[in-house]
Amino acid sequence: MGYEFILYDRQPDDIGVITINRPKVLNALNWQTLRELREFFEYLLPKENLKSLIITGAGDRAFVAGADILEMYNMKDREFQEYVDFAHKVYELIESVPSPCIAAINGYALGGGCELALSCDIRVASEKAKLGFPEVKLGIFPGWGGTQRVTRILGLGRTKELVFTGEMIDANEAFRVGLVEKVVPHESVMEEARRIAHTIANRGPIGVRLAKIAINAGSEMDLKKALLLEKTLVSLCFDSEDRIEGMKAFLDKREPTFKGK
Ligand code: CO8
Repeated sequence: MGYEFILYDRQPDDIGVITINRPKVLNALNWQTLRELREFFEYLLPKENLKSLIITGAGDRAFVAGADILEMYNMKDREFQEYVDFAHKVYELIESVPSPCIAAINGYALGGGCELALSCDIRVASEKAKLGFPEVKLGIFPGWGGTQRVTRILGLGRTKELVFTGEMIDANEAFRVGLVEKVVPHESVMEEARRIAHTIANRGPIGVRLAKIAINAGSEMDLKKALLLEKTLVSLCFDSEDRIEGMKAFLDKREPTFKGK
């Protein structure tokens, strides 16, 4: 499938970059963009075997300014429900792929755009970025996982303030409350995302992938079950060649060469 609204670039070190490419509408997500994202994450990504993936927005102004409002306005009831359902599946897919995903937030991350960033594992924001959930201004509310993923990060009160007011916050405030992990100068956002991606790419891939499962799945369980999951998954690492290589490299005082086996 050729892509119309996303760009995919495979870079050295098994790092991929996905760019949402609708800059004229601040990279708003329409059906077709969601379909392309699903196609990429479900069918292409598993073949690419990436160690890390960066998601960003085209142009200089926006990561993603939300769902495409014009398209939503013209939807019929049933279509709207399918659209919501489809977006949920895409975001859950992004959240669960083995490669760690980094959102390089290079501007507005609003509504469905902020929800997309929250489906990623790590968020790096430009100091010019603005984040928020303006949906209540449109007579709806964040329905692509926003009310749930944000609550798990910010807690109830702050989530309600953001969601009920629809007000945007700037990158520094987003950092202060834990919505993004880093704030960097605007021109450095991709560089910082790549730096993190490269660092991850040089770590033991099995350890990173299993840690992602342990953290994501464990965060939805009670502590006892989550610890059991952790024990089980970390034992899988012990059987890997990478574990032997990583420990041997430490003892030999050299950098490890991981094979993902
Ligand atoms: N959808 C469609 N077009 C958009 C969107 C969008 N989300 N955001 C911006 N655009 C378009 C504008 O219409 C404009 O197009 P044109 O040049 O043809 O007029 C172009 O992008 C540039 O935007 P502006 O001229 O508005 O630029 P400004 O710098 O003046 O403002 C803003 C930038 C503040 C980002 C402003 O564009 C804005 O408020 N955009 C809408 C943001 C928003 O409301 N996002 C949430 C959308 S709803 C959503 O994401 C719901 C997800 C879950 C839905 C399912 C459950 C209900």
